[in-house]
Amino acid sequence: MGLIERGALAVRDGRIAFAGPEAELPAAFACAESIDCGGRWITPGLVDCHTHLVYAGNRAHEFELRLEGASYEAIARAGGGIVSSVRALRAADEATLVAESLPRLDALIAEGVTTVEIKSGYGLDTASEMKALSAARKLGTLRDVGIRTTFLGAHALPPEMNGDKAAFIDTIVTDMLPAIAAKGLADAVDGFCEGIAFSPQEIARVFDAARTHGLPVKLHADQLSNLHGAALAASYGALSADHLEHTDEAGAAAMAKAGTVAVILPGAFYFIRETKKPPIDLFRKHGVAMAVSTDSNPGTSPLTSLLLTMNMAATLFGMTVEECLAGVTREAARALGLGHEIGTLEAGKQADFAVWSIGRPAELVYRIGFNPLFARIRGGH
Ligand code: DI6
Ligand code: FE
Repeated sequence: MGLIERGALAVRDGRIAFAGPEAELPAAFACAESIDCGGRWITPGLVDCHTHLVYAGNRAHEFELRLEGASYEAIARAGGGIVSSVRALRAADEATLVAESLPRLDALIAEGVTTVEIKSGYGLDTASEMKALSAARKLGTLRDVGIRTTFLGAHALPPEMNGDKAAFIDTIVTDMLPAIAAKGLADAVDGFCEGIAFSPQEIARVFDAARTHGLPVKLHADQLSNLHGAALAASYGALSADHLEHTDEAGAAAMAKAGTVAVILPGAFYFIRETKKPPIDLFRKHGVAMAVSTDSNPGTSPLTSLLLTMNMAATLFGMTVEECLAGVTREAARALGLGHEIGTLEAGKQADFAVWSIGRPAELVYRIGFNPLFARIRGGH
């Protein structure tokens, strides 16, 4: 973990100017304003690199149906699922979306999160997707937090397409993506590659279009079945492939070769009572970097605690404390293409960090439902 005991951190103009043992702090900082953290631990500001935070309403009723025995896929096929969140988002104006999403963002921030990725995908027409992305950007002006937006047009087939997936992909490629790229509303492009969503061939068309707009890609891959989404993402040099419960060894090897980060999402696994675990051992064996994220969304992971997410990654998947902590900092930053800017405490990076009232780093992963945050600093503030 690169732990430094009796450490010091110096900040100038919103950037880390020094990070290391206090004994090595350059004399130039002697006259700077100094804050004694009282022996607490400092980590990089946490990064939640996979969320669907902007949505309207919730799906508590579907949760009740699932408790009565209905499956996530059965609810989706019966017109519930993602499509019910699409109806709600289309009916909400941007201000309502912002107001409903802000408490979720605040819950993340309260646990030391300084950067959040937010996906669209509940609009599924050009105007509604743009409304969602613009609501996400707006959240970043209301709070001191970094927001990265991802266009997830290929999330589900909207009802007005009458089952015509090819025509919907046409719309994404010729209408939605150009409009979103022209307004600079997305930092990346994502898709849902799954039997209940889109095939690898359909996703490839979206990725080809993303490439022409110069946007990096990510993929919801191999969550419910193995359509070789991880390998597909890797073949496009994706920043990340996410979920990955059903990924095989060839997929893991391809990700390692491409430098594609594996984003592990235990919240969805837990909430839909999935039994197939992501192949953590294969990711370790092949040296695939692993991030950990909430997947905060109304259908499969109504989770807004990155601390609890780390506990789930450790308890459910056997990830180590070091893997969990790197997964919400260094590797999460890389999954957003921001590894050069945030995610570690190094001179030159943005001064985003969290100060914790804990005796050892493992406490951040070990506790369930307890928040030891002492202070959160973003850009030096
Ligand atoms: N995979 C998920 O787990 C979420 N989206 C996706 O592509 C589910 C989103 C939802 O059910 O609303
Ligand atoms: Fe997701």
